[in-house]
Amino acid sequence: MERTFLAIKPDGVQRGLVGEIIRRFETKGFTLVGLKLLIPSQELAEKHYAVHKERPFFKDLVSFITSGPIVAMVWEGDGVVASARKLIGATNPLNAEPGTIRGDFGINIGRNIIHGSDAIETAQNEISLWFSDAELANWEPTIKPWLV
Ligand code: 3AN
Repeated sequence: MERTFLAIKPDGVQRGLVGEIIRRFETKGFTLVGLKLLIPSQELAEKHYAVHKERPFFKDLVSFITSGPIVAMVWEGDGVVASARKLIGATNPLNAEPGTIRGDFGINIGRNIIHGSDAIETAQNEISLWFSDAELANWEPTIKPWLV
């Protein structure tokens, strides 16, 4: 079953959006299989954002994501990687459609509330970076026949 890694960034936590964001993925019909709140270490943040190492905003990105607690999550479901990106909205919240998380709650590209893996392979790498196997629950909601 397809899985994706999502992280509510420090701005989303500080602004009290954790419940609202989790609700959106739950009511869409995806299954939560991993969840923890943590302040990421510098090393973890640098690994997570390694692809952006050469970008001018890399230092800010790492210092922001390590600045306070984040909510790291793994969600499961058919097509969850691409669908979660749609629910999240465009990288720049000013361009994100209303109805998306960034479109509804953000205005600043450096404070865009939530991270979501951009492809299935990235998701697999990010999940194993942020979670151990023991931290992930393998389960299926019994309501599933009503969803699919
Ligand atoms: P997304 O999070 O939508 O996948 P990426 O992967 O292009 O976007 O960028 C990763 C993160 O880097 C974004 N979530 C955003 O916080 C930050 N970022 C991207 N572009 C910029 C920029 N031009 N200035 C500042 N921060 C940026």
